[in-house]
Amino acid sequence: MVIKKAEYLTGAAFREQLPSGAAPEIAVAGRSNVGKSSFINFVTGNSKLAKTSKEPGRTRLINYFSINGGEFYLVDLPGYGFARVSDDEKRKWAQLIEAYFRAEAVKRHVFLLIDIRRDPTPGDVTMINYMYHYAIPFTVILTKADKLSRSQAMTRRRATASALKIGYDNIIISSAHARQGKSDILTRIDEVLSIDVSE
Ligand SMILES: Nc1nc2c(ncn2[C@@H]2O[C@H](COP(=O)(O)OP(=O)(O)OP(=O)(O)O)[C@@H](O)[C@H]2O)c(=O)[nH]1
Ligand SMILES: [Mg+2]
Repeated sequence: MVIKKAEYLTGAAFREQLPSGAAPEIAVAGRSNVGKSSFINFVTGNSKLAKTSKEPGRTRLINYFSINGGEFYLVDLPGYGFARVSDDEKRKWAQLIEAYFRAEAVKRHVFLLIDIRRDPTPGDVTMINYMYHYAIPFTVILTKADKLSRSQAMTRRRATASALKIGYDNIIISSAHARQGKSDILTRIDEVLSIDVSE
């Protein structure tokens, strides 16, 4: 995969605003502040595409980015697990995520981002349960690998695999700051896009 072009398409706050699924979608999910927007900028090679470093928990939109003129969409999902969020906001988050997973799409895959230094949170487990429920395949991306040594990173990868009961090959180690893991991510995007989901 070579990403030649990446552009902001739209942001959706309600089910009615979700674009009709014209292209395969790779959604980027994870707790607030895990590095979702930084990941999108890193992968697309465009540091200004998705807004980063804003106050955690503020993005309540599903933001769509069109890659290579509609070859596929990268979808920045609103983060979860931010402490200062009202029950009403949590409900809205769940409604929007469920609407997203239920909406029509050519194909859907989730990159679930987890901070490499942390164990999966209850929010991560909830997200994984959504994906099993809606039969959406996913890959775990361990972010901020620059914070650990290479051997520590491998240990964290094993710990994450056993905590989530998934295989190592479904976990990619990455760092937006150190620009690490990009070729693995682009290879995974190729694999995801090439899987035939027609019946
Ligand atoms: N050390 C390190 N910090 C990172 C990396 N990626 C992101 N960050 C930092 O983590 C913070 C949050 O990054 P964002 O990309 O805005 O995180 P997000 O998941 O989009 O956050 P929300 O939109 O609030 O859910 C920022 O201070 C980033 O600079 C990384 O690879 N290494
Ligand atoms: Mg963000």
